[in-house]
Amino acid sequence: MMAALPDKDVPAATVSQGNQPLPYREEDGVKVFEITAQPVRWTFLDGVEQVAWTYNGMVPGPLIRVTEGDRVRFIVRNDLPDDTTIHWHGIAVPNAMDGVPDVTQPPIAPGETFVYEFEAKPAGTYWYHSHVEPDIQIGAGLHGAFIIDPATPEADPPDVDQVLVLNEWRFVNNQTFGAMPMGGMDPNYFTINGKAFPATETLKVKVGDKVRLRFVAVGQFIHPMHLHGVPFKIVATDGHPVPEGAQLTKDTVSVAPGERYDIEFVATEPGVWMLHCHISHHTTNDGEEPGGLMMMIEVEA
Ligand SMILES: [Cu+2]
Repeated sequence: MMAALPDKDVPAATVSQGNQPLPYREEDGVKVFEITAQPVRWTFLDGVEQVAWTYNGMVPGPLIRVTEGDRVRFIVRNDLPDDTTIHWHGIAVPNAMDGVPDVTQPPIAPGETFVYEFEAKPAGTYWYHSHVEPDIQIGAGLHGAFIIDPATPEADPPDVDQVLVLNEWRFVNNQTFGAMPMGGMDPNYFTINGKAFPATETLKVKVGDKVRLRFVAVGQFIHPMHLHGVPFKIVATDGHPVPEGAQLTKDTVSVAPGERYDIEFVATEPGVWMLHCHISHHTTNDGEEPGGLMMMIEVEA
């Protein structure tokens, strides 16, 4: 059995929602972001507050959103009790910026800082995550979404554009362990944007809205995400647009570890529609239904 994450003197998170836009400053035409890897106690749902290893104290880490061609710099500080790095999953970075410890850089030791800099490309839905002990660190919270908008704005942008980060957790006796597909280490909590149902956000949209959902599976399990009410089209896979004639119309899309799927639909039917993983174990909280990977989409007439 792997050890639990250390829980001594870990402060409570000071924010309650993850995936918040990461602010930046401009220096000589470069967008400069600051990221600190740090442990916090995160509230996954009422009564379930557990240690997570986070970027900037939130689960998932802050949303990075820039435009294709932007020069971006990330000043990454490690306040974890363990080495770490950041890998920019799917983004075309120079080799030295790829974040693989002992291959492209030395790991960032506790208390140290490393600076990543590259041109943001190509446009699409990407993510960033630790590449040190990934079986523990990524699932424990060291992950976030990274959206690169096209340099030429979209002709018909969606009315609602939402990132949905899917992850699994293993909490036993108030301690956080790595959740992984091996004997005895199965997850018992499942989250969308760092919250387990009923704490997941309800997405509010209006009849006629074009809705884009960007799924990012950051853990080690596949999640067949099923939308009630209307079918959707898969418009991008792993950040790359799907040509219109090749877009599948589906009601369930399986998002495997590391993958991104951007789906779109027009909300034509008023009501409260469920979006959930179709592996029923994944819609439980420590064995109790309902929970986990479920959320509501409220379509207003
Ligand atoms: Cu699932």
